[in-house]
Amino acid sequence: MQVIQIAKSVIVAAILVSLAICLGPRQAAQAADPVILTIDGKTAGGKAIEMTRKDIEALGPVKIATTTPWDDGVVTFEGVSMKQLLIKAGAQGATVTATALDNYVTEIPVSDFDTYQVILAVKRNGQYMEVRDKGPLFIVYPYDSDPGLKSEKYYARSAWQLRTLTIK
Ligand SMILES: Nc1nc2c(c(=O)[nH]1)N[C@H]1C(S)=C(S)[C@@H](COP(=O)(O)O)O[C@H]1N2
Ligand SMILES: [Mo]
Repeated sequence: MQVIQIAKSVIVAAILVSLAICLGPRQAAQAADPVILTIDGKTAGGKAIEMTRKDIEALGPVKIATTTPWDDGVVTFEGVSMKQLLIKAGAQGATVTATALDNYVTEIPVSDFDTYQVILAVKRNGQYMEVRDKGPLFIVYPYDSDPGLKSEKYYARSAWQLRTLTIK
């Protein structure tokens, strides 16, 4: 009888230790590098893709220097190409709906990403952007590269504090 009790205790202990090993580092990793972007809608296989900043940055850095309506003088933005990001997501649609942390919603034609070097910026002037300074993700157009980009139409597509891209 006692042997069975001891065996049961050992099994319970083993399960608890396994759970601690499985969940501990995962939760720690989650806190250190949380999901900051969800790409859903018409993605590859229709699956929602959840990305951390590391996942996003793995697409390779793209840098632009431009003036914006929100900054003084020329600023640099560093991030990844919106075109590459949508290729990575297997995007099938012609329009992307961008939704921000403040629930701002804007529709962007996917063709913009072929026409202009639009980036999903993570850094401004070499610094990661905090939520309070329009981060952590900001859709930025190279406004100085084309006079047409310096307009309300493209400013309105420039979602800061981006949280979700929905492919339609
Ligand atoms: N997250 C977020 N992004 C946003 C907005 C917003 O309210 N929230 N406003 C948009 C609009 S309508 C425009 S024209 C530009 C410029 O906004 P501003 O004039 O308020 O600076 O940012 C765009 N990006
Ligand atoms: Mo606007």
